[in-house]
Amino acid sequence: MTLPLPLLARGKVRELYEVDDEHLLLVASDRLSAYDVVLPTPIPDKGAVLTGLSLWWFGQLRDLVPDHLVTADVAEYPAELAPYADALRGRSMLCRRLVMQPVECVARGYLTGSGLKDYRATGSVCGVPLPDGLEDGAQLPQPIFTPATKAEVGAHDENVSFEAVAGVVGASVAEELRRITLAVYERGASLAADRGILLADTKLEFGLDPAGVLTLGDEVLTPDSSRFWPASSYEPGRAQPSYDKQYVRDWLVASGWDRTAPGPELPEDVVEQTRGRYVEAYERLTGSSFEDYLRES
Ligand code: PZK
Repeated sequence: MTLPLPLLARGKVRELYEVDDEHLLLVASDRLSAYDVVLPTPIPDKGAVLTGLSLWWFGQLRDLVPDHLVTADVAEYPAELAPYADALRGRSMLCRRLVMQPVECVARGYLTGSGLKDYRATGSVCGVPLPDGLEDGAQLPQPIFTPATKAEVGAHDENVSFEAVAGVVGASVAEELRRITLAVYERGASLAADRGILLADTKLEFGLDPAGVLTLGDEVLTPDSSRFWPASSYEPGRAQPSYDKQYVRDWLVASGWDRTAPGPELPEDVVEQTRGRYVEAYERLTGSSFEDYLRES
């Protein structure tokens, strides 16, 4: 999708366009990345599922933190975007432009990924000491704030201490980021757990609005910004199956792919099963029909 707007940023699977001085357009594609490689085969409706989930979560979180959403109704977008309404419907959000804080705000309730790696090396994650003997997938005694700084393109974000964040944004903003991130995680994890989904961790991005108010940006509590695990198969001591990507990962491993770009095309059944998992995550979490979301957007 290419719009007649300046492209501000391009992530692996989404784009951010400049609309005017105050507004941006966040567009989620159907691309999927696995083992850090964007696959050539799209997952139909993935961008709409992630956008629909973000929109729903913004509503669930509104009493905790203001967010950057202006509207996802393409009829309310600036007139210059009218020719692209069909391409943008359901998978884009018009947002307020913020001054982003240069820190990835991560909360973890379970230990895996880079948190597990750091724990095994140091016994701590981002300076937070943890009990001995935790295994992959272990639930933490309480959720922890594990911020990271954005790495150069291609590299992974670097976990940093709370003190390092305070050094960059100041102690009071750092404390606010930690407090809000943990509150969002706890709301998300509690709601997801009620619906049979474990929220292992999540990454949030915040910015300051023109009045200096700390505001939640980006996408929130989606399978691309979070680890969702099916509660039914949770078993600490091994890598947990991913709610959304497990079919893809299993197929990629069995294919013998060496994890270098470009990845292989996915077979139709893997695409369909994976689409089904995204739709199921949307419907389980929101309690609403994804078909309805598409029809109403
Ligand atoms: C902003 N990103 C990350 C997201 C990408 C990159 N409301 C905002 N105001 C100013 N900047 C941002 C946002 C938001 N959201 C977010 N980078 C800048 C990002 C999506 C696609 F390529």
